[in-house]
Amino acid sequence: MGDTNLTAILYKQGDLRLEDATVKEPGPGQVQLSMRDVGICGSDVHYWTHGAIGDFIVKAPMILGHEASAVVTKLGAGVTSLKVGDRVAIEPGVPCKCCKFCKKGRYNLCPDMSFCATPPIDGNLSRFYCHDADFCYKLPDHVSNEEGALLEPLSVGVHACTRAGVTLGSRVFICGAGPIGLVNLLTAKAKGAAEVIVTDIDASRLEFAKSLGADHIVLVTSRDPIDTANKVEAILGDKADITIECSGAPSSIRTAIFATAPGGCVVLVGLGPADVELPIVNAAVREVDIRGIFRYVNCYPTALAMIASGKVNVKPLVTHRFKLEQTLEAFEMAKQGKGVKIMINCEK
Ligand code: NAD
Ligand code: 572
Ligand code: ZN
Repeated sequence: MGDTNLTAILYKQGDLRLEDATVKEPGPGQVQLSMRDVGICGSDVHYWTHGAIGDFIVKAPMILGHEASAVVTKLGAGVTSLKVGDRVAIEPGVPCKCCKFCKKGRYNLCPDMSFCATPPIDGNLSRFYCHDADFCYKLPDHVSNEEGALLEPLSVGVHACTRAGVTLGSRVFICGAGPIGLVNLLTAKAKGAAEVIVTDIDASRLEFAKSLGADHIVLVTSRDPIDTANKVEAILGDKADITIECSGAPSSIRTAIFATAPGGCVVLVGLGPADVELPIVNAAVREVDIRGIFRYVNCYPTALAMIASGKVNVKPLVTHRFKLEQTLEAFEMAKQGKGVKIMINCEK
């Protein structure tokens, strides 16, 4: 293609193009990166197919990609934490570092967050990309570039399981066996959950969850949330201590509440319709806490330690691999819901 910086640019809904873009120089505190592996996230596919997620609308061409690893090629002024040649995982959201949320360590809630591939901020599905050095994490030699890219979804699992209070002996119910349900499964098991039960409407996704270590799987066949909650309770012998909802389907969120024990916690990870009718009084009178999560905060170091120590094996999540030149094929496959994690390799 004769390119120097082949880049996957979403011009508008349904219009994803590979083009040669300019190679940028790193600003102060930034590094220039030669991209390695970039995973396709459901949000990348959604921006491509729908042109928007909620209020985030693609109004100008935007580079996709936010689950990424890379090699440092240049240091911007003042960077001392990394050197040229370091392999890194990229935490895609860079907050303002000054607001009250940043100052109290909850930088994921920063209103001025710049998050890759969330309009109007460009992502990193390209050959070269610049990012703040303090949001790049050096990978040990034995952690692969694909594992580095998978730190991103794994961090969602780390944050959700932390907010849920998963601990030794927890009995955990995970709704939805997509990539996000699966990273929650892996994290919950690594944190010592005694039993993890997973639901989905897709039998092949449940088989995948089983192969990753789910203790029980339940195929959701009824739209009645109490039916499914009863099945979960029958298998566990009791209601779950913790439920992590990773589908966003309204009926599944209702199931999550009914299936959680008094005094337990439901964490909402999946984001579907903005307004959902819930059995909120049922949750209130049984002191079932309902918590949300917004991406992750301070989770990359933990996710990296989990992988580097061998406590978590994310490698089986990668089911398909493409080169950057094959981006459109990769997105077509992702749109069809085939496989679990589709990885794009950006090396020439
Ligand atoms: P996905 O679409 O691949 O997975 C969702 C799974 O839920 C699918 O396997 C689907 O078959 C299953 N499902 C659908 N209806 C169901 C039902 N009634 N009961 C049980 N399972 C059902 O998506 P993903 O990439 O795994 O992401 C999951 C959700 O997490 C999405 O809504 C995404 O937007 C959200 N997400 C939220 C955050 C956050 O910060 N809160 C971060 C990342 C992803
Ligand atoms: O990896 C981060 C991520 N976050 C997702 C989805 C996929 N991947 N979220 C769901 C959509 N929201 S949002 O608030 N938004 C578009 C900014 O609706 C962010 C979190
Ligand atoms: Zn994502």
